[in-house]
Amino acid sequence: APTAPSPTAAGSGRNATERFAEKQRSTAQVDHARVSAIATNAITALHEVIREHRVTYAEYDALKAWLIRVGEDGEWPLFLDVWVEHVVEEVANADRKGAVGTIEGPYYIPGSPEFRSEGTLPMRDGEAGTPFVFQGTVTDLEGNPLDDARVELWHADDDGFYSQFAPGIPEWNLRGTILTGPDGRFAFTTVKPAPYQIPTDGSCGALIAAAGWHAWRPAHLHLKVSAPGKQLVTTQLYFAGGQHVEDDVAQAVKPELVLRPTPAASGTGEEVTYDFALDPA
Ligand code: MBD
Ligand code: FE
Repeated sequence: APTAPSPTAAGSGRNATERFAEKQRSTAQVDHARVSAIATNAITALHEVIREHRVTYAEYDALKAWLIRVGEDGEWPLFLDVWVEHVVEEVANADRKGAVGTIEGPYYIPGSPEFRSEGTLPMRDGEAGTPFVFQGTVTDLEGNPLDDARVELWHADDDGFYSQFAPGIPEWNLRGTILTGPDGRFAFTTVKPAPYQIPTDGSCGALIAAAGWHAWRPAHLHLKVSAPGKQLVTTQLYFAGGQHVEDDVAQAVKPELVLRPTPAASGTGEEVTYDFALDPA
């Protein structure tokens, strides 16, 4: 199996920070009243924490040093997506009727290689991991198949590393897009990902170690599914019985998102069918 050089927290963090800056356009118009209300509440909540725990100057200075280091490591995208994004997603998708969403995380890249109806994700010769077919149908809320739906899939490799964020992995490894035909069907051939560990050598890892938490997300597939006239859903899928499905550090697992793959009809690896119903735009 191929071996890649070990990623560093600062390496992954720098890439994630750069990708985020590229996607983030100029700031939207500022609603001063809303900024004031939210910022005041956030700052006041922090004051209450300081009072409740009688935070010392030593702890205040440790916080200051840590916050500076999060920026130096480029780990703001990682920190926010692990410990904050799940609540933003909960609020954003509260009224969705169709496919259940969850957080995007820091490692999405738009523009992955496209296939019609079925495809094998780009992967290395001898790519490690259990061969895996992930298939299904994209429909509207009434169950009618959607033509020209886009199913974007990206996931970590068998070492838990993402292409374009860890060194030595080909650019589009384990990233691809399927465009459906009139039957709404898609079928990806890939390998199962491994659980993901928050880098232990960076600021987020330092927080986890200092608090005595664990650093793990369960193995997961990331998806963005969309179609003309429909709402795009960003989600993840997990594997029943997998490590940390019950205690994801990013709190992004929901019962509807847990897959139960079966042995593949082909005789090698596993397969699973999962359908996406899209809400109207
Ligand atoms: C991941 O792979 C991820 O999906 C999230 C949400 C945070 C960190 C790493
Ligand atoms: Fe991920």
